Amino acid sequence: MTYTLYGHRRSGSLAVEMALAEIGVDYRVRDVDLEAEAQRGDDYAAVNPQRKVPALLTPAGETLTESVAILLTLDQRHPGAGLLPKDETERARALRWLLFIATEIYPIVEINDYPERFSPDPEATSGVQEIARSLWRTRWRLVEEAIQGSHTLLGSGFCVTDIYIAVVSRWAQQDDWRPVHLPKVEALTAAVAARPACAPVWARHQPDVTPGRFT
Ligand SMILES: N[C@@H](CCC(=O)N[C@@H](CS)C(=O)NCC(=O)O)C(=O)O
Repeated sequence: MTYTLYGHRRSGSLAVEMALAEIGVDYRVRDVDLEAEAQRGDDYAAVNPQRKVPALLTPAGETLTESVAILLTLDQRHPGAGLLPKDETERARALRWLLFIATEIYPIVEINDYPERFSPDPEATSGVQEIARSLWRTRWRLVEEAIQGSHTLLGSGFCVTDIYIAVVSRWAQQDDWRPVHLPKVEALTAAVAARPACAPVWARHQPDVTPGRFT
């Protein structure tokens, strides 16, 4: 029963990898080197025609894509892992913010990292990035306000949305801004990074952060 995760360091695949670690299943990782644009090649397009990571091959041979669809599928198939709360109200809150980040924040990283895709004018890229980073900050402030626990989104404790917050909040070159304006996000991220299952995965992805895409 082995999953195969297609991903790259510090990318959205880190969220899926930490969820797999929380579940405690066997998995192997296939690196798709985003810095080398490996996601654009035909080999990877055969896995995910959208040419993005993450993608997850299940032990049954299905291919899953879309980070949140993958996380929700894992929760459904491994209900004992505690990825989402059983309590209906808490679960609804966890889903609300998971989907907010997936739909309102995650797409901004493409605009920040690949501004040339969003303007035909090569001289417009810094302006495009500036708008992306401004939207990024406005939307992260909403997540900050929504955090109820001392180091978890929910008052009732850990859920997979915490993992998603920890991973996505590291992007878009906000390392100076974030600690000042998002102290709850920072505390939550430190708690995720210290979880026994997540810690070794986090350490593999985050130790040698260098400037550039996905930073
Ligand atoms: N909606 C997708 C977004 C995936 C995504 O944008 N992945 C980034 C890495 S974090 C990627 O593969 N980017 C490469 C590219 O845009 O060429 C998901 O949630 O899985």
